[in-house]
Amino acid sequence: MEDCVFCKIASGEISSTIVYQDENVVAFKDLEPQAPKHILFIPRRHIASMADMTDADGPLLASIFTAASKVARELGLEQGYRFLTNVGPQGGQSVSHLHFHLLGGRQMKWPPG
Ligand code: IU
Repeated sequence: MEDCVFCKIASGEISSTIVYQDENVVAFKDLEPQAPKHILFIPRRHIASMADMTDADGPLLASIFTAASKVARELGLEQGYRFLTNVGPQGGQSVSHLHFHLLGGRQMKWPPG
């Protein structure tokens, strides 16, 4: 998508610190980390949010979760971590390209804000 920042990160047009990538998934460091470890996982293909996923996106979702599990292991997050996606304005989504936050390295709280 032309004006999507995360599409540009996925294509390399905008630079980022990439920690994982394969043909369908890219993971990079969040610019404003909310925890000692904060990585974003995105599909290369533009999907606006989880609300726009279809049955056909099942394998993609599996790839994202598998990648996150691998990166979490590599980051030494054996004590645990949080993995989430915000959906829509009320869900706190500010970038309209599906992304999952991997947060770790500190004690997470519940409920989130
Ligand atoms: P949200 O779930 O849509 O609120 O998360 C968007 C995240 O994208 C947020 O944590 C930003 O710090 C992050 N981010 C980024 O890492 N690089 C960017 O160029 C932009 C946002 I725009």
